[in-house]
Amino acid sequence: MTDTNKYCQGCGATLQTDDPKGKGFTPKIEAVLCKRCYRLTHYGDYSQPQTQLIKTETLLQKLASMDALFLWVIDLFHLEESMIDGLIRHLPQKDIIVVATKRELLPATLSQHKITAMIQQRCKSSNIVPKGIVVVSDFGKDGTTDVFKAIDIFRNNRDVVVFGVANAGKSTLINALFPNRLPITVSQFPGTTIDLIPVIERGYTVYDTPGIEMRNHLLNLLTNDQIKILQPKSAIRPIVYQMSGQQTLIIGQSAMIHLDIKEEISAVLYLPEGVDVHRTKTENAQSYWDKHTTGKVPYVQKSSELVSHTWKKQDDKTDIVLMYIGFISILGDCMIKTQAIEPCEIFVRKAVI
Ligand SMILES: Nc1nc2c(ncn2[C@@H]2O[C@H](COP(=O)(O)OP(=O)(O)OP(=O)(O)O)[C@@H](O)[C@H]2O)c(=O)[nH]1
Ligand SMILES: [Mg+2]
Repeated sequence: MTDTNKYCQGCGATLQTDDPKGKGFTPKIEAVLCKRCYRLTHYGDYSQPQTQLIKTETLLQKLASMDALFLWVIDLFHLEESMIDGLIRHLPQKDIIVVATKRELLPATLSQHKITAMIQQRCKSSNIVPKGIVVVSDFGKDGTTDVFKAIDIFRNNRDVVVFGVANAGKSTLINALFPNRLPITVSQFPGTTIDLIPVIERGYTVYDTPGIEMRNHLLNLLTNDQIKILQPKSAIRPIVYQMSGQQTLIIGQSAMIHLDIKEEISAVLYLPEGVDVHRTKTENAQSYWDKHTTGKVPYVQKSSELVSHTWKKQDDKTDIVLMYIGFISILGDCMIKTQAIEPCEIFVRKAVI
């Protein structure tokens, strides 16, 4: 039985009692949560069947048809991973406010001005001109007043749509904005929200939306324990290495970063606690990789070819970004060569901190 008027208040899927493997399954049609949300919320159990998510194109077309104020949620620790290909093409002429989450993961010394500048710069390179930028921190404990201020200024009698890539923190933000309702289901696994969830409060509707597909599939190949490690809950503690000569940083069983250093550099590692890092001379790196990296975090269970890349370091301070893992800031002159397993994507950018 399907009741098309009833949707799961945790994930937005239409509730049904027929197909235990389908979206929105509940043994009791009068329930407010589907079985998946119930088990996820009460037992942290994510073993319920994974269902087909809304396709990104379909979702963006649906959003494009809505006359609303759009809150684009981006994850500050995963800035590049939060970008959406062709966003401006999909949502032209929409009023967009950027809401940057997870600020507490970055160093407290990083100024608000610098954070805003780095978001503006990233938006500019995607041709997006946001109406405003709001930074929230610590699961919305800080910054929700500013989100409401931005909504009040730019809403113009329209509803509000909260969108962004999977895991950016959309549902957590909405729960922080409206703490007195039954919370929307949140989890460290991408794809928690399945369909639009209307939240009617303060005389207008705020829609939570399913996450837009991530830019690569690394997280889908990791064990649950590793996904937890890669979703830190408190500030990342940077680790600083002074390095010279030919040195290699080996990150779990995912990547080797070979640095051919002119004089001396410092490398600052912004990686979640629990990510295994080994530093060695480049001449010893391959043998360490072959003998000692099995099971080092992050690793994928399937064996995978190493993809090599040589990078031109353009600025004095450069970040080597390991997508969905973290980044390493390099200060000083060196050549950078990376080798990474296929789902671990690496690129180099001007340093953000
Ligand atoms: N450290 C930190 N983690 C956060 C914050 N906000 C959300 N998270 C974590 O980010 C992960 C994803 O949060 P969700 O709110 O489910 O993200 P979402 O964007 O709704 O994800 P989907 O529904 O899958 O698209 C969870 O592990 C949250 O605990 C924050 O402010 N700080
Ligand atoms: Mg969600």
